Amino acid sequence: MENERVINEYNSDSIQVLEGLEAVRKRPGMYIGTTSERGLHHLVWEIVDNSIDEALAGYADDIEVIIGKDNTITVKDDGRGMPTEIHPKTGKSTVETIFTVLHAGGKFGGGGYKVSGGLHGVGASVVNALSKWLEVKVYRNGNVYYQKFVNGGMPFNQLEIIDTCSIDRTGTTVTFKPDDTIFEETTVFNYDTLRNRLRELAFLNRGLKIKLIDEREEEKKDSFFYEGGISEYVGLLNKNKNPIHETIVDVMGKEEDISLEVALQYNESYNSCIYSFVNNITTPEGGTHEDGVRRALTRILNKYATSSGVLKQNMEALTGEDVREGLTMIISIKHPNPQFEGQTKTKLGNGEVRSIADHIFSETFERFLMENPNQAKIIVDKCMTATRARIAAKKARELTRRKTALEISSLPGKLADCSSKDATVSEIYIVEGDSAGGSAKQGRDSKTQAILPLRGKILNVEKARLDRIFGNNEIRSMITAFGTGIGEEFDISKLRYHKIIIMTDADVDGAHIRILLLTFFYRYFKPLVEQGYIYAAQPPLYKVSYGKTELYAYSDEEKDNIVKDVPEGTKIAIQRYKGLGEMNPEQLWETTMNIENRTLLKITIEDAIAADQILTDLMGEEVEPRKQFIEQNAKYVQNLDI
Ligand code: 28F
Repeated sequence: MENERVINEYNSDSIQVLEGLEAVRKRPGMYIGTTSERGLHHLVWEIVDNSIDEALAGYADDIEVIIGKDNTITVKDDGRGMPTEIHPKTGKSTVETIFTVLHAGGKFGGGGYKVSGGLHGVGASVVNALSKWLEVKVYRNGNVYYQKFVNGGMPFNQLEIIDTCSIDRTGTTVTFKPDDTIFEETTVFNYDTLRNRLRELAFLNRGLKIKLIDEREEEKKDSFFYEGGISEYVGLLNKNKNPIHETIVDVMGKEEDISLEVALQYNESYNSCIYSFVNNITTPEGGTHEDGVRRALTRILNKYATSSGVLKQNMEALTGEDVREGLTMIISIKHPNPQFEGQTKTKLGNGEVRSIADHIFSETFERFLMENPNQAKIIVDKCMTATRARIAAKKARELTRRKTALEISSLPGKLADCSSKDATVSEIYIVEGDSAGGSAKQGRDSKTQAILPLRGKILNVEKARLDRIFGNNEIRSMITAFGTGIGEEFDISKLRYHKIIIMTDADVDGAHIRILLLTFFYRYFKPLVEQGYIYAAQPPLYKVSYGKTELYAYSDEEKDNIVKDVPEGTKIAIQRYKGLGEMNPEQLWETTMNIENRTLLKITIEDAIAADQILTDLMGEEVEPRKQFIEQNAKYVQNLDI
């Protein structure tokens, strides 16, 4: 209704139009989620989405994104070009309407125009509202049209023809400069962030060409074009995971305006990587599209295993978990009217999709198995092995189960638990080594802080199967202490601590242990990572003492700053902490554990696919990438973006 009012009054007073954009400037978070670095990049996605829509409509196949010298962004496409005629409802050109009226992009031109679009899907006017200036060029009818907006969306001129062009040259080019009074944290675009997502968009839209060019200091360029679409994406994800069969299964189909694509291939590993998308947006919580495909996968593999005689009548059927072991799969649907639900509104809710996805997928997948008996046998054998391992793991897992909350004896012996039973205020420190564990136990606030010291090497869960993982003492201790159970029994409401804090030395070994722990959490306690329960403690790197003053520094820079400010001639002692064990309990408390003055780093996963790739590279067979990563990140590995 708000928009209606704005549109109707557009002619009477142009200031009222700007009121619409003013709302965006007042509460940018409502429209782009946040004004952090992430929100800044959201602006690019809003504009790129419009080009993608034009591509999905079948009119564009070339998109270019340029990061300009002054951190401007230019997006070009070769679509039909935004309509330039006067818009009947606003009396202004459609171009101007699109950039100055909130939600204009989706509202006009009949329903169903917009297929892609981010969670906010609010379009060009929001980008305009949050920019210092924005320019649009439209190539259409043999003319080049131009309009500029300044200061958060004020038209600087009318849409005007500035040049002519060949009649078959069409498209839209938008350049904007984000407003640094809105994006206070940063207005610097991150090449890798743009690169990752643009590559993903190219994978998700078979045949679309997307170029990225960085014109800032160090010139960079990338070009993405995948004829094979998501099956090429699966190929890339599996590249370092040793696929066990040759063909990447590639499913495509369309029913009732809903198109579905699925690509899958099994690898040697024991975990499953399933990523699903709706209209190019990732759906980490899954939904009906994922349900339908999973259900069909389990059913068809059971059917094939039975009919080929591998699965006998007296044997346990393959479970969903069994058929997903070592599976890399991408599911992508395009739906004209998706309904999102779930905690973060990233779960597809449309009921009709379940059976459509099941139907399209099962038909092609079954045919693949029939036509490729050698590959089918490899896949079914792998599933059968998973079943046997699952039965063995069940026995091992029973040992890790905490019986009732009262049976304290079932908690691991090494755990110094906190006295509070309120999980929301309780924390558990996972500490490397017995000596640091000892200091932490003495220094802690025993009311809310529990300490679990870990001994020796942590198992690399990337290379071990469930029965070995559950047989490992350190891992068993953690599972029992957390209280949630694991696998199908996982229940987050039973979590005993709302902060799980990894505390390791600030050296290469510490970094390695931290990566191993994060790998374990990511693979087996993903909701804990996703919902922000995992933290890294930040112990100081240095103690600087002079006279009676003792100061702690958490980075080289901080140390240098402290030293700089010490009066000249004063004797300074700088102690470099190599391990937590060098600190006495009071120091450890003061610098790292005291809630009043500690810094904790929350571990987050912005991008699950990127995190998976990092872990695969770090934890796989190849030693070199791991060594390199740790050397480069030993000190800063806290900032590891997983
Ligand atoms: C760099 C960003 O924004 N590209 C766009 C089009 C093409 C049409 C359009 C856009 C139709 C009725 C809203 C052209 N001819 N790139 C872009 N390319 N918008 S945005 O139409 C706007 C909608 O109202 C277009 C015929 N139909 C549509």
